[in-house]
Amino acid sequence: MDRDAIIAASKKHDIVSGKPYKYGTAGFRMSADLLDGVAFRVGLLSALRSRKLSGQTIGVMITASHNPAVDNGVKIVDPMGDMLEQEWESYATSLVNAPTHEELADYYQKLADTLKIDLSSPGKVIAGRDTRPSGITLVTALADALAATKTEYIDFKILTTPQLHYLTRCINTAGTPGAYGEVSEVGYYKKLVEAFYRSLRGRKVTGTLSVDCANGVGGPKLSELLKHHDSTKTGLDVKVCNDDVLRPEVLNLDCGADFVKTRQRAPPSPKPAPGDRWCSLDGDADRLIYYWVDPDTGFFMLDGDRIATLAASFIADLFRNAGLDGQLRIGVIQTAYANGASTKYVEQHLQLPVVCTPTGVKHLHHAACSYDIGVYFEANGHGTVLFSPDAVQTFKTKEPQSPAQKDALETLSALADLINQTVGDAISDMLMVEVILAHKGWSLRDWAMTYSDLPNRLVRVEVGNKDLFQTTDAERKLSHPAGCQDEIDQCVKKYTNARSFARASGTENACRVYAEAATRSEADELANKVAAIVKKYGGE
Ligand code: 16G
Ligand code: MG
Repeated sequence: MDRDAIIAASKKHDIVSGKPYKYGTAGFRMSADLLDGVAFRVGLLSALRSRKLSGQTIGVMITASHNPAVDNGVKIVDPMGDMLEQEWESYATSLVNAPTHEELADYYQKLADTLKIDLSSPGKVIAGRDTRPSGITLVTALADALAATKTEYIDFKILTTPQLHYLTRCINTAGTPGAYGEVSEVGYYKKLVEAFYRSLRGRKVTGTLSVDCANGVGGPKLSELLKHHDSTKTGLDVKVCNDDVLRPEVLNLDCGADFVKTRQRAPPSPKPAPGDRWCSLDGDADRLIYYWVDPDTGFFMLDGDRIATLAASFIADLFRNAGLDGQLRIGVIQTAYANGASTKYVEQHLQLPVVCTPTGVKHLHHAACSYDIGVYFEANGHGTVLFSPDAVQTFKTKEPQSPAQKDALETLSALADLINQTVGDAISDMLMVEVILAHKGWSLRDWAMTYSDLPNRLVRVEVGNKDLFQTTDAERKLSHPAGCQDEIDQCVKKYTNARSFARASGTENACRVYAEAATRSEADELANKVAAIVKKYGGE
């Protein structure tokens, strides 16, 4: 290894000392001012990771998703487009926290030695970034690390997070039987649009869809996709809104999926006309929330739980129609934040199994892989549907016994191409929702009628030390601090159909409390009481 080259390059990209850096659920994410050295060091780690995996390409995405414009983040993508393997998260944390340039170079060498990585073998890394201006300098830091370690590097410039995941998988599967697609942004648009046509099977989407793009990267990318789409074929008429990426300060400001989900209301601008169909993406286009504003009853939101139930019910029907019932296994993966009514609907009405995992896409994705079809969504709109290679093969090779079976098999096959298999993708998920609604002939209101959500409340609680709060049972219970869960249980018992849990946030210095109950006032009251318990146990 060229130790001197690494040290010299590192000196141009200092870390801000005294900050505890941790590779969390969303990689490293914080104020962009603190990230130059972090991006450099992530470059070193991705170079190691690529060489460890026989030179397969690693992806690096620079984004802070729904955070304010002044923040940024750096995240590593593994060769198949999934999240960085968990064990490597702690290597990333240690590498980024090395106190001096020399210790950094030493730790890099030590990792190579213990992991038996041949530093003279070829390595390759690709990068993408969202529209934040700070992304440009962070990419330079990353590129400097890759140059210092003689790692091949391609900068794909501005991308949505799911596009970077797509490209990573495409590069690593190119020329193999599992080739995922053309290695280009245009290849992504062509693949999605072609699969959208095939999935609709001649049906037409009705009603304009206005898409709030959070003034983030999803805006220009959605407009780009639409250039490849012929609306006369599909009926899909998209109005791209909140797509101002020239004024960085408006990113995620009073708009986007996170705003809609947490405020439980439509963005104030542009004002949705009563009855219009709307959806919102987040700042890096990996979250999706649908809604409309009813002239009588007001705002109604269809979140990740609703998208999961819609997809699961449609796919389960296609399974029956294709004669695949009992042959392949479908499962739905949720987190503790899923509304209890959605879980009940999947288990009792759709008769499908539900698995609960801790918060964070990687946990859901992992659990979904154990099904032939794994439908996973967080309530906040992150999610996708995974099809196993076996399932995809079956759709293609099963001999249909009737025209209806043939139709169902071809629809399933098209859906497997339409739905991003690497990570939740708001644009791909949106096309999936449009396909399903067109097949079912449903409006958003029909979709909303499938079940009624339990009223719920999410509260953020500032505590002295959030690390005191440790969970078990997929975050549904606290194991520590001792006594806290008992008090929560005693409190929940007093309400009808109620559930509540508390956990330390993985992205902020606070705890979160979720409560649901039979009525709005009970849910609010329960959330406040549990928040008070958490505060009491939370340290000075
Ligand atoms: C991150 C996660 C998201 C999760 C959220 C929870 C990914 C790509 N993102 O944004 O899935 O819902 O963290 O935040 O995994 P919290 O721990 O602060 O509640
Ligand atoms: Mg996001």
